[in-house]
Amino acid sequence: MNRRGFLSRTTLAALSAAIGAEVFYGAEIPSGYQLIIEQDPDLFSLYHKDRDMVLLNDRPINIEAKAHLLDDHVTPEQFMFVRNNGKVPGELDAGSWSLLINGESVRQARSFTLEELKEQFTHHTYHLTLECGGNGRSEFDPPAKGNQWTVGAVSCAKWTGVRLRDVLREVGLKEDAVYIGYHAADIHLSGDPRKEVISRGIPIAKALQQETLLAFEMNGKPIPIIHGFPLRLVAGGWPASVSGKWLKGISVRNKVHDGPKMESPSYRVPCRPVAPGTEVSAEDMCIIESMPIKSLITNPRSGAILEAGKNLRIKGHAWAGELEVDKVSYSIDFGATWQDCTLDKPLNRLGWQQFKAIVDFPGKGYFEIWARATDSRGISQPMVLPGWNPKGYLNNACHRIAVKVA
Ligand SMILES: Nc1nc2c(c(=O)[nH]1)N[C@H]1C(S)=C(S)[C@@H](COP(=O)(O)O)O[C@H]1N2
Ligand SMILES: [Mo]
Repeated sequence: MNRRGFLSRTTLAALSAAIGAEVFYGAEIPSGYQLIIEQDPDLFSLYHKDRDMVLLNDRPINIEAKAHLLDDHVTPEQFMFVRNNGKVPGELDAGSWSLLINGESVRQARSFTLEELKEQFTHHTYHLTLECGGNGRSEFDPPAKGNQWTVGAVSCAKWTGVRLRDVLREVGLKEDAVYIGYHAADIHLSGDPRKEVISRGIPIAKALQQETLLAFEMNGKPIPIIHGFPLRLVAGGWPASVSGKWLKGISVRNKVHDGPKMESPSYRVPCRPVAPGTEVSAEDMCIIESMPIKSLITNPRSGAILEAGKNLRIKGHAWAGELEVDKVSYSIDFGATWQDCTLDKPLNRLGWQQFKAIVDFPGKGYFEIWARATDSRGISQPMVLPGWNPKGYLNNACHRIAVKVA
């Protein structure tokens, strides 16, 4: 029996890529042997996450950031939250990767290799805010099942790729195209290869926006494994669940896409407000589209002890889904009075905006800093929890931090 060379070259390459180092004697791994790192993976080092990030679940992997870790204008890999619904695909070979464009509303189904996409279409780069629809879920009462995200399931990285619209136009759409759905290579938790983990989509108008990308780079490098290497759909400003990782296919649909996690109650909220705890029937649930106005104080960190007599600079980000943020204010007197922050323009549409202010604390003691953003339609974040919904989505309540001036 040939005990040696059990791992195929591609498996070995994928393994090495995941570990971030070549398995030096890879060719010597005996048949059936599991590496220590596979049996007891240190998920944080495996996926290059900062030790201060918070693991919410390891099956599937879900990791969130703390507010102060999100201080960078462009979110680096180590502080980017992870939301997986299934298992990371085992075989991730950029060289043989292809994308199939099909569906009833495409003129002629066609497949592109990753290389063809890169060669045949113009590259574009955008800063795109990706927030999980369930960010803030932990605060809802009665509680909603699912990952108990606090505030850290949001990122704004720099994504590079080709426009989905350029590719769709090249392939040709039929008149009746209304939606696209994505298909991905991740593996269902049951291990059943026939089961698709997640296959969500967006209306054709969102698919054809210039910022909607088939991305192959994040922050100037190939997309990290856990964030969708080697190809990802990125549609900023909408619940991040529409930005399919490990992208293998796009179906152009003549109806609202009906893949797994499109059906109620997934990523849907009651079309009209309901009392907390109400059971809502499927026909009264509406698909979440643009994310609501929100902000995050990223500096100082909550719990910081500040020196009295010194003005303090506060800093953070605000974002408003498809819209721009018009204004960010802060309060240090529990909302009695509000002061304006300086607010930057976004680097591009759908990228989050930075705000800053110099806070003058009138004395020593315990203070809270609250931030509240307003979008271009004049809609502000609620001070308290917004509308309860069965799955705990869209909590855009004001971010509050506590500091001591000593
Ligand atoms: N293929 C695939 N794409 C996916 C998911 C997934 O489980 N599988 N999760 C979605 C959800 S719910 C979110 S919030 C984002 C998270 O992206 P990130 O892990 O890169 O931060 O990816 C989306 N795309
Ligand atoms: Mo999500």
